[in-house]
Order: sequence, then structure tokens, then C-alpha cells
Amino acid sequence: DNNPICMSFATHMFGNGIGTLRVLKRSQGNNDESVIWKISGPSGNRWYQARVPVSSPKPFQLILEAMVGNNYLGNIAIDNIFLRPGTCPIFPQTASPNSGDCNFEENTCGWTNPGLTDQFDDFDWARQFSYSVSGPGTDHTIGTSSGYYMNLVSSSQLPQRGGNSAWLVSPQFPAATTARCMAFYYYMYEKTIDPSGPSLGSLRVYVLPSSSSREFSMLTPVWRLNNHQGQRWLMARAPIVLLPEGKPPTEPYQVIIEGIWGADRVGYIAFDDISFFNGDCTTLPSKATTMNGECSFVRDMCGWTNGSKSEQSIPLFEGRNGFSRSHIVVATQSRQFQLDEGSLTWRLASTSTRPANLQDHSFGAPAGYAFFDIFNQNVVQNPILRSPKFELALVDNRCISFWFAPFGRGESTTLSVVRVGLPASDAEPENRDVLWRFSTRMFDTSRPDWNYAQTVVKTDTPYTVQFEGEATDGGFALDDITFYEGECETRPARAALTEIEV
Ligand SMILES: [Ca+2]
Ligand SMILES: [Ca+2]
Ligand SMILES: [Ca+2]
Repeated sequence: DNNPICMSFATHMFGNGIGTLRVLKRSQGNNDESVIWKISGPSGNRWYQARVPVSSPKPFQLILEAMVGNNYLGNIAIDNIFLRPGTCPIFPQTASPNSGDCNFEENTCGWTNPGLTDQFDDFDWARQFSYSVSGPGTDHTIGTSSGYYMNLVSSSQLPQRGGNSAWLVSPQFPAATTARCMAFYYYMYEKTIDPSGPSLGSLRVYVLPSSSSREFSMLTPVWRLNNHQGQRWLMARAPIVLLPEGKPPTEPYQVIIEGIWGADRVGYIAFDDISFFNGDCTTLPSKATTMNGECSFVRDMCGWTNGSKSEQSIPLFEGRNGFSRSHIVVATQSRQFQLDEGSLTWRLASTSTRPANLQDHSFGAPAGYAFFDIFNQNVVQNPILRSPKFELALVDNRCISFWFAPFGRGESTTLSVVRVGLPASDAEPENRDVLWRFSTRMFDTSRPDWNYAQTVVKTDTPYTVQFEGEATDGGFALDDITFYEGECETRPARAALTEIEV
């Protein structure tokens, strides 16, 4: 394992003849030396503690190298060398400009807040210390109330709404030649935790390749946590990879740290002490790992797509759900209609197009979920939302959880969760298995509200998951799809399927 260490040393560089002090890393087995810290010129008649993170896949030596400048006036001194496990932002910042490392004590080290006109986000991260601020009482770097950190704040002039996001964007880094990791500390604290729903918000990290320019339609976080995590600074590590491949970026890239505002938050989200190092990177905490297919529908559908008509023609009675043959006939008829496709498929809610003024579940935002809304149709419509493909997993079972909200006038609008086992060859049929089914029969849909749902999915073959609607006059909203490893009971209980003779 190549866990990084933090090297720190005191140095004193005074006099107009001062040249350069460098720290070099020499890897065993070759004469490869790399400069990992470098300061040129005098830095005043004082000592300060320098820091540099060191990581290497091989054994290595560290070299402190001093060079004389224009004349012999002055001296470079070093003292108090410490090595400790863990990483640290490089210090002073000028020892490695654009390294991305930052303790935020002097400035934001080249990380920037996009403005409103950039149309990336809605508000800004604030570089602050704790005095009179709604935020952590101390920073992480120096552990006092005068230390700086980045804080997600609202103001009386610009009050934030649920779902609003703020980005902090790194300097551009060169293409990564090896695995790379970003370490940082975060503080996500909620004073009162409302069990009925989320309230604090979200902290997310993205890797943005330079070629993607403004194409953000498929930004998948490499690290994300939601809501309360504790009343203290906690360590985080995020792999610097492009998803879904999970490989280090082979082109220049930037890192984005996004904070999302929760609607009813009483607490704070902050971060401090960013440092980058080379080496394999285990996501910390492990629950910050993004699962393929999870989605909170913030700005896209995370790889979920509308199922094609041909997929709908798969006989519905093959499941163990007791569908009648009449459904198949109805599905066939519906394909003959050339209706406005958008109104018959799953789509993202927006402030202008959303059912019954329903708010987003994730953050209480005005929009940010998926829904279908079938209005006054003569024949049953079957909008299908299909997941990305899931490969074989190490575990036998996975639990899919999500939130749903039924609405509309239809007496028997139905939502089903279907596992579609993908065959090894095209010659074999897909293997459908209905896992979960909820009908609005005898259910009050006059005021749509979010309901929690979960059910178990077998992972013994590659598969996709489908949300399949059936409606003539009504619909379902869907949000916060998440996967957990292991089994779970079906919720709500009435959505569990019982064996029915077809
Ligand atoms: Ca901004
Ligand atoms: Ca700090
Ligand atoms: Ca959402």
C-alpha cells in the first residue's frame, strides 16, 4: 500500500544572496528524482514550518538540497524535521503553485468560485474563519477559531433555496500518469436531524476532463456524502478518476467541489486542507463511494434512460406478478399512437413542468426528480425508465431503495420495479422478474407526497433495473435511487409481490 506521509521541517532563509531550497524524492531502483517542494529567494528573518505531502509506490529517499544564489550574503537553515503518516497540504503555497493543495489560510490557492453568469452554480463558497460565522468553531489546519476554511453559507441578501449549489473549481491539472488521490477534511453537522427527510444538503467531488467543456449532462461524483456526519472534522479521500471507467484522466482536468443547500437546514457544510498525492486511493469514508446507477436527479438522469418500444414488447406475463394478457394487447395498441413522446415518457421535473407542485425529495428543491404524467389517455401507457447496465457483483444481493410519489386521478395507476437479467448472447431472451409493484387503487393521490421504498435485487447475472409505469390518467414521481449491498425487506409492505397463478 502506498499511504502518503507528511514531511514537515522548519526553515529560515534570510539574506539577499539566498538561492533555492528544494525537497527531492528519489525512488529506489532508478535515479528518478522529482522535485516536490521548492522555494527561491529570501523569506524574511524568521523561522516557519514547511510541509510537503510525500507518496510513492516504491521505497524512496528524501533529499533536502540548498543552492547558493547571486552572492554569499545570507544563509539557509533547517531544523525539526518530522515525518508522520497521513497527508497534508503543501506549505507555503508558493512551494508548489497550482498543486491544488490548499489550507485556505492565505487565499484559495487558485481554486475559484464560478460566478452566476458562468451558469454552473447558484451561489459561492465563502473562505472564512469561525468568528461570528455560522460554521465550525475551528478550522482543521491550525485548530483555532482564527484558522480559515471554506464554508457553504447563505446570506440575508442572497438567501439560498433547497437544491441550490455552489462549486469551487480547482486549477487545471496535467493529465494523470498514475493513480491519483485527493485528500481533504470535511465538516457536515446538523443541529437538529429531521427523520422525515433530508435537510442539511450534500457535499460532492467531481473530476471534469478539459474536453468536456460545458457538457455537464453526465457529471458523476467520485465522492459524495449527504446530510449529517458528525460534529467534528473528518478525513476524506476521493479517487481522481473519470467515471464510469474509473481510470485516471489521460487529459488535463479540473476538480470540482460542490455543496448543495438543503431546504430546512440548521447546521453547516465546510471543508479544509486539500492535498493531492499519487497512489491508489481508497475512498474515505467508504460510504462516500458513488454506486453506479444511484441518482438524485439534480441535473440529469445519471445514465437512466427511457426504455424503447421494443423493450415494452417483451411479454409482460413472464414475471411472477400476475399480469393478465390484456396488458399485452393494450401495450401493443399504445405503440400505434403517434403522441407527443415527451408527455408519455419519464422526464426530469422543472419548475415549469412538474406534477402538482411537488418538490424534490433530495433537497426540497423546486425541481430535481424524475416523473411520468399520463394525462387523459384512452389506452394504458407504459413509460419505462431503464438503469445503466450492472455487471456481476461480489455480493449475491443488492438492495435498491428509492422515494416515490403517486399522483393523478387514475384509480389504478401502477409503478413496477423490474429486474431484467441480460443474456450472454443476443439469441437468448431477456429474463424479466417483477420485484416490486405499487398500485394507487384505494390510495389517496390528491396531495402527492414522497414515500420510501426498497426491495432486493439478485446480482447473479448482469442486469438492468426498470421502473415501469402503467397509467391512463396519472403518474409517479421518483427520486433518490440508491443501492446497498445485501438483502432488505420490501417496503412499503403492500408493494411486495405474492405468487399468483397466471
Ligand atoms: Ca458560484
Ligand atoms: Ca485552514
Ligand atoms: Ca432529487
